[in-house]
Amino acid sequence: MNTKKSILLKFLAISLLFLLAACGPAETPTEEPTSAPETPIDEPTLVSEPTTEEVPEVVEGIQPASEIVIYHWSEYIDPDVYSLFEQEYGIRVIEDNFSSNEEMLAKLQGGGTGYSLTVPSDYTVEIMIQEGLLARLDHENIPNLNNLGDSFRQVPYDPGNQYCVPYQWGTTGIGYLASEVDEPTSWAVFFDPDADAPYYGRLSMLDDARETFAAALIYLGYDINTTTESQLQEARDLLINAKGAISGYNSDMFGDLVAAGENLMAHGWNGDFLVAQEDNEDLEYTIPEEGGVIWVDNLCIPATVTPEQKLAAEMFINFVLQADIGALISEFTYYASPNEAANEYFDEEFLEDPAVYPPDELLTKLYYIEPVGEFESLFQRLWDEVKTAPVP
Ligand code: N2P
Repeated sequence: MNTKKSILLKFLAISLLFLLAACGPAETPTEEPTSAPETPIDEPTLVSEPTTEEVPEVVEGIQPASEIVIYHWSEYIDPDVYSLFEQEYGIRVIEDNFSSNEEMLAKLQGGGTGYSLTVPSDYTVEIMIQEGLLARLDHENIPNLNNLGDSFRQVPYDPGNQYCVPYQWGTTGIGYLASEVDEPTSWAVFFDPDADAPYYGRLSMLDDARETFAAALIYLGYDINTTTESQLQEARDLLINAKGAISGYNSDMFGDLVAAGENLMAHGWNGDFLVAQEDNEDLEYTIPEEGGVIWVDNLCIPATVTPEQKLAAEMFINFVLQADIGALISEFTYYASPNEAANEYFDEEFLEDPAVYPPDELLTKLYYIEPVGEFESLFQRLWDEVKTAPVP
């Protein structure tokens, strides 16, 4: 499988044709073509009219900032997107990384400034809106919003995309080396492990309070958003007990560690495993019978931006929403795209992969993490207890 390369090549070919067209005897040399030129490529050309020209480069006298910083999850965007954006608009994008919603939130709550974009998951968007940490989007600068699938225009945590634009979505399950271990059909591999099994001691879990508690609560048959203290304590005890079976907590390298055979199984996000599959085709992804987590990550603008940074950030969001750029991103991350226009660019293999698009019967067993208000600190305290507890 090398769809990533092929989409990049297609993209570059199309870009080149645009460039050649722009060099030709155009009547207005600064204008972009209004429709995709004929291409010799047997692939869909741009499905939507290129809308970049519709983005005003000067809004009420405001010039976009020449540099913006995005606070992002690691390995979650094709770096070519930054260079293509810079080529197009002359705006440089610098990336700083976080490993969990809570880490990002704590930094922004603590007055962390300097970021023009960040990428919270659904429940964290809700918290950030409530706490006044996000700027309202000016939809006039984001005409490509129309490329979003209908369901992503009306997400419950931000109806009408007033603050954020869905970026990628996926699930949390288990990646494993099929040549070394049986398919894990239950979260019991973590919470009631067989000490003689080859996976014992070669498992990792996400370094993430809400995700690890969700796995334990699903295993116990409880609501992943429970605020019943006794249930949360039970989940904490289960997580402490699991420390005997796991080699550590990891949210950035978990897929690579399984692909390299260092771990045989890991709790983690589907796309990261599917990317690591390119290094080891024995790596498989599954969601245990008890169910798993489903999430949508979003591009949002922190409330602390200057008007110039905000305009540049909205131009970047609009760029990400281009059909071809949306495709480039998902071919890199292997996560599903809320950018419906991008679907034209994906091959069947991607669109039909049940590890990317969970089948209907699985959807009923996938749960969204939700904000729990004042109980957020209880989750955090119990998670600290898990992490500091000695290995049993
Ligand atoms: C990036 C994965 C981020 C997804 N490697 C978490 N919601």
